[in-house]
Amino acid sequence: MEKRLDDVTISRAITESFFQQFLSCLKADVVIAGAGPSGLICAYYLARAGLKVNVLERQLRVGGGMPGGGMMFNRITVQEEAKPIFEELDISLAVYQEGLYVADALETVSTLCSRTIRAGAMIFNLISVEDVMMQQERVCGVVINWSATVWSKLHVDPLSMAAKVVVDATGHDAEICRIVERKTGPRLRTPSGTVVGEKSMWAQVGEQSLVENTREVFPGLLVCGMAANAVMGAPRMGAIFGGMFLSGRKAAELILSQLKPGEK
Ligand code: 48H
Repeated sequence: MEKRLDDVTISRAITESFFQQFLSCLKADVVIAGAGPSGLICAYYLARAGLKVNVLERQLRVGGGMPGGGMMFNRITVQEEAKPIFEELDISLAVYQEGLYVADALETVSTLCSRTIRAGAMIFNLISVEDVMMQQERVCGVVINWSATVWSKLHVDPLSMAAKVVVDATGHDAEICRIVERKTGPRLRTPSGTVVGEKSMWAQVGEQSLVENTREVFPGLLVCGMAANAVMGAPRMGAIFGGMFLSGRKAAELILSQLKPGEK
C-alpha cells in the first residue's frame, strides 16, 4: 500500500530542522544585516574561508535591490574590476562595450545565494535586525525579531544573536550604523562622527569611493555596499553593481585579517 505522508511529520521535519540550525547560529563569528549583493558576497568569502556566518534578511526574498535591475529592467551592469568575481561564481556576463558588462539580475541573485549557502553561510529571511548588542564600547551582536512583528507593530520583545563582528549591509538606509549613532552619539569613524548621508547620482565617483568607504566604523561594526557610501557621504551610482561585489569582498578581507578561521 502507498505510504501516506503524515501531516504532522511534515510540520515536525520543518520545525526541527529550522530550530536545530537556528540554535547553532545564536553565536557566530560574523552576523551580516542585509542579504543584498554586498552582504551575500561578504558572507560567501567569509564562509568559504571557514568562518561561521549568519546573514539576516528582513524581506521574504534575498538580493536586495538587485532583482529589480535598473528601473525594473532586470539587467545589471558590471565593470571590468568586478569581472573576476563573476567568473569565480560562474555568473554569465555579456560584453556591452570595452570594460562594461551586462548580467541577468535574476541569474546573479540566484547563483550568488546558492553559492553563499553552499559555502556554509546561514541565511535567515524574514528576520529584522532592530538593535545591536554592545559591551565595553564594542558591538558584539545583534538584536533580532521577526519582520512580521515589526511590520504589524506588535510589542513583542526580541532575541539576541552574538557575533565577534557585525556587518551593516542594509543598503541606502545604513540602518545599523544609524542605530549605533542614535545610541552612542556622534562616535562613528566618519568625517562628522555621524551617518553623513548619501549624495546624488555620480556613478564614476560612487563606484570608486564604495570600496574605499568599506571599513570598520565602530569597534566590532563594519559597513559595506551602499551603506558604506551613505555612512561616509559619497554618491549613489544607479544600476551598476560591480562596486557592491568588490565592497562585500573587501569587508570579508578586513574581517579575515582580524579573525582567523579556526580561532573560534
Ligand atoms: C535585516 C535589512 C535591514 C534590517 C535592510 O539595498 P541592498 O541591495 O544593499 P547593497 O548595498 O548590497 O546593494 C545596493 C544596491 O542594491 C543598490 O541599492 C544600488 C546599487 N543602488 C544604486 C542607486 O543609485 O540607487 O540590500 C540591503 C538588504 C535588503 O534586502 C533589505 O531588505 C535588508 O538589507 N535590510 N535586513 N534587518 N534592519 N535593513
